[in-house]
Amino acid sequence: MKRLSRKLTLALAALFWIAALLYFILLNSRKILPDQRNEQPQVKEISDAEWDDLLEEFEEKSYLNAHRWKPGQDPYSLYAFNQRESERIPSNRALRDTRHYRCTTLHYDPDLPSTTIVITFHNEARSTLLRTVRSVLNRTPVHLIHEIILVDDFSEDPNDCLLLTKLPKVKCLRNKRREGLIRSRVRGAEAAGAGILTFLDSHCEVNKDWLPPLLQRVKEDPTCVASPVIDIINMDTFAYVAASSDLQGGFDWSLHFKWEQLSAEKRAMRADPTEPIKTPIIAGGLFVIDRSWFNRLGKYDTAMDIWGGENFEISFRVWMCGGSLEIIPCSRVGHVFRKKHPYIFPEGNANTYIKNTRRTAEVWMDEFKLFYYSARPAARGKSYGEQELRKSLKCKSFKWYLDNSSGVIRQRQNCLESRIVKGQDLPVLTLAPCSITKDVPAANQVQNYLA
Ligand SMILES: [Mn+2]
Repeated sequence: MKRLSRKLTLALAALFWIAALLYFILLNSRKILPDQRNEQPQVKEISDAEWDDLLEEFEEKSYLNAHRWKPGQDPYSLYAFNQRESERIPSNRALRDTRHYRCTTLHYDPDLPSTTIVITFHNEARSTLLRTVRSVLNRTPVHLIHEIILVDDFSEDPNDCLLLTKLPKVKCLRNKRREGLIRSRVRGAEAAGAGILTFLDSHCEVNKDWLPPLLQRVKEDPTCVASPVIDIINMDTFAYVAASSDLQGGFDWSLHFKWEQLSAEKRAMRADPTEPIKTPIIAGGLFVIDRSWFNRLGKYDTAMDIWGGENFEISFRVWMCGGSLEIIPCSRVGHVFRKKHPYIFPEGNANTYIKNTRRTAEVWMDEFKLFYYSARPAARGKSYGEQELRKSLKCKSFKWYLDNSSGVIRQRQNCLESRIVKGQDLPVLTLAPCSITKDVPAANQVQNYLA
């Protein structure tokens, strides 16, 4: 018996040692794990059920109630759109799928890269800001959203932004003073963790499958900047209305953006309505861009203030420095279009717009800046920026841009005439009625750039 129990004790001791050894081996291998995790992006994603729970947990009512419209108030006074109506509409309302039916048959790569969505705002209505974020969370495949970065440009209530970080993937950055759209976007872009940036306005609603077609295009060609078709959210009723997908961006010489019908020629060439549309300029609020390409281009012109003009600057920059701009018809995002700005420009609306557009004209438009000054004489005498960046990027001329970005520039019904005057280096430019006879342009008019 004694022998047996001794054998048993020995066996148990041996077993104990083996167990202890195994325990230490396991412990050590666990210690390595966190490092490995750092090297590789986490693959595990939130399940649909967990995702729904996270969305449900957000206390939407108390978020909205804090700044609700009160009976007797003018519902337009704070935001220049109907605040009462916006609050009446649920944050997760159903939208009509406004795409061409052929879009639903398209397939996108299963391994599309994820994106950081940057949304900047200043005193945005909570209802529209929340609907922007929720529409993104509801209508985007989870794995394609790396994060949503809200950049609060010094709004009165920091909680407008901070409370939204309870929603999954949402982060909030707050400026210490008013910086304007451009510097806020750059701040968001610099904090982004994904290789692709998606800029959105703060009063939008994304529609079904809005993101994959944009990511697909930028993945295929990282120098391509992709925009959705921008549907209209009515500022009075908040009805979601489909916009025409036969439009491209355009502008006049005073650098005012406008939508232009595609030319008959361009429309005839479009056999497939799902094909991207090259555009000389983007509206500026919503687009997807490869982050390295954005950085290589020098991001935005951060000397620009508040709002306006930045869409010209980035559009000229992209085209002239080797990229292109496209509208992707199978991506639809609604936007509340307003008649005026709800916020104050510290230096005045017109002054800021002139300062920003003059910087654009001086840096990018070469001799064509004379057209700009002729259309906007008040811009003379304003300060503007350096041209260093453009030189270092070795970008093409503005003439090349006009010839190759498939755009037209219209100045109402007038053409710009250039006359060579003896003793002057630059031609003298004047606006005059177009003297076109049967497609034969008058020799002294800059005919190519008119409708
Ligand atoms: Mn907007």
